[in-house]
Amino acid sequence: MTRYVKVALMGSGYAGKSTLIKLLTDNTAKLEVNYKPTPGMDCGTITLDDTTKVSLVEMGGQTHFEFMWPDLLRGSRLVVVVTESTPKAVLKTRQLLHKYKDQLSNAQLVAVANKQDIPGSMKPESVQDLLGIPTYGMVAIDPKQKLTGYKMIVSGLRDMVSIAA
Ligand SMILES: Nc1nc2c(ncn2[C@@H]2O[C@H](COP(=O)(O)OP(=O)(O)O)[C@@H](O)[C@H]2O)c(=O)[nH]1
Ligand SMILES: [Mg+2]
Repeated sequence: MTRYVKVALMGSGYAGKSTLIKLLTDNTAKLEVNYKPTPGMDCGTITLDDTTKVSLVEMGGQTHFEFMWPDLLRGSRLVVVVTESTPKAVLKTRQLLHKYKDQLSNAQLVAVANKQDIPGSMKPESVQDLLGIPTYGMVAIDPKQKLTGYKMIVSGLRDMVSIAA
């Protein structure tokens, strides 16, 4: 029987959540598209092993969709917090983490310091210092980063999936 593990992606609009889902679930080479805000939520599935699939659920980042967040967070085993790697965006992300800390208390948390290709980006270590959760540097528009993204999900779920290493 296949079990589905729910992983939620949260973060401000424009952080790169939809692109990250595409990176992990599509086989297309073209990941860079014109920005289209996600209405409410978006979803993709990845297969971890014979019996485990991961449902990636994007929480629409625009403020007027935030009312849906508590529902989308419910039952999420892992929450991936996606942020742009600028001081302003990271501080905003820190506020979001604080605001939803009660709903996040039962989930594993990892952060993605996205858009590392943009010159002057904050290093993942600095982002991690500010957010206080394990942080992975990422360029979600780069198909070569697919493995990095995959590893991040696997390490976040490590205690509940058995992957042939
Ligand atoms: N330069 C750069 N742009 C990115 C990266 N990831 C996403 N983007 C772009 O940022 C914009 C917002 O991305 P999107 O995934 O829609 O953000 P979301 O609102 O969090 O779902 C899009 O135009 C993407 O092509 C990245 O790693 N580097
Ligand atoms: Mg989106």
